[in-house]
Amino acid sequence: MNQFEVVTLSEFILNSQSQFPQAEGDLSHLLHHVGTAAKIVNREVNKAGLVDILGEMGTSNVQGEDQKKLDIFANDHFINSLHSCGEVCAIASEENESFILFDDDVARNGKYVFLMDPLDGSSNIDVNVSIGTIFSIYKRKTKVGEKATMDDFLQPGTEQVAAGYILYGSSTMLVYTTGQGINGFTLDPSIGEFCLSHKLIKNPEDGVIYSLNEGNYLKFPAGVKQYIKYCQEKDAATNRPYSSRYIGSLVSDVHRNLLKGGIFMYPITDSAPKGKLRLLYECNPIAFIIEQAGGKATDGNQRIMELTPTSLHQRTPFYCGSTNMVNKVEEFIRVFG
Ligand code: P6P
Repeated sequence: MNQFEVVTLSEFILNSQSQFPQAEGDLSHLLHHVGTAAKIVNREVNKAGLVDILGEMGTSNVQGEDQKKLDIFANDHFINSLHSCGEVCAIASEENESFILFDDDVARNGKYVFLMDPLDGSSNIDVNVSIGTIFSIYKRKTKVGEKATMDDFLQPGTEQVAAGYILYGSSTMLVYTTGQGINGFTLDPSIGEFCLSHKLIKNPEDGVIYSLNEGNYLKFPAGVKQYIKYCQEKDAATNRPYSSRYIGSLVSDVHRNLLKGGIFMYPITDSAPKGKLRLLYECNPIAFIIEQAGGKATDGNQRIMELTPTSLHQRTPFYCGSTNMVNKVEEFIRVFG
């Protein structure tokens, strides 16, 4: 690719598909629709401060979290856009208690199920801090033409056929994988296209950034407390003390550490005894991305993508990023609990 060549998301998806002679274009068609929906959500996120789309809906989601107007806009838009593409037979969303079944003649034949956190970090929306959409795609287990069931969603992360996120930040990026590495596309508003900007991203195996909500320090397991102290100790040979960086928006924290190296942690706490982040539509897609870039994602003990889900909104402790840093915190957890 020469320095002047612009590869759009659509071209990239089609070029990637051509590497799989047996591919019929269904996943390509689905990913194209994700890109289109992302551009429309981006338009609303970018003008949120100017129109009456900020603030609370006055409702709460299944998690008991206040729903922001943009949460609902993003959720509704992704659902409608993916329903119309005909490749998805059902969707699970952080904003909805159960999955949304598409039971019309076209969508019932969709080969895939789609899981998403439509607008993660929404508590940051009203203060103009970057937020993100996270998505995960599986081949359905039920037969094409039949109604989707919960079994289609309760698959381990290793079964994902694609996963990614959209980061609505200083620029808007879409980062995704179909298992052949991860690539990042930056939205060029002047042409309305996501353009390849970060080819085959590699996560450094070491880093000097640790990310977690240290306000929960007193509630962390002993091993995590010991690891935080390890990060803060002076040791020139291992580039410590590390820097603490935490935005409180998962996609933003993960994306920074993916590119620069670093570790993101959301351990168990008293108020979140199973962790806060959701396995199916936050941790599994992020884990797929991180592993495809050469990093590691666990629950402090087990590989995230090998956890067998038992419910749509189940939570898990989450440690992800540079492999050597995740290994180190796991070592402290093994020793100190
Ligand atoms: P805390 C946002 O609400 C979110 O789900 C993630 O985006 C983020 O990483 C985490 O919660 C922040 O949680 O408890 O540190 O505010």
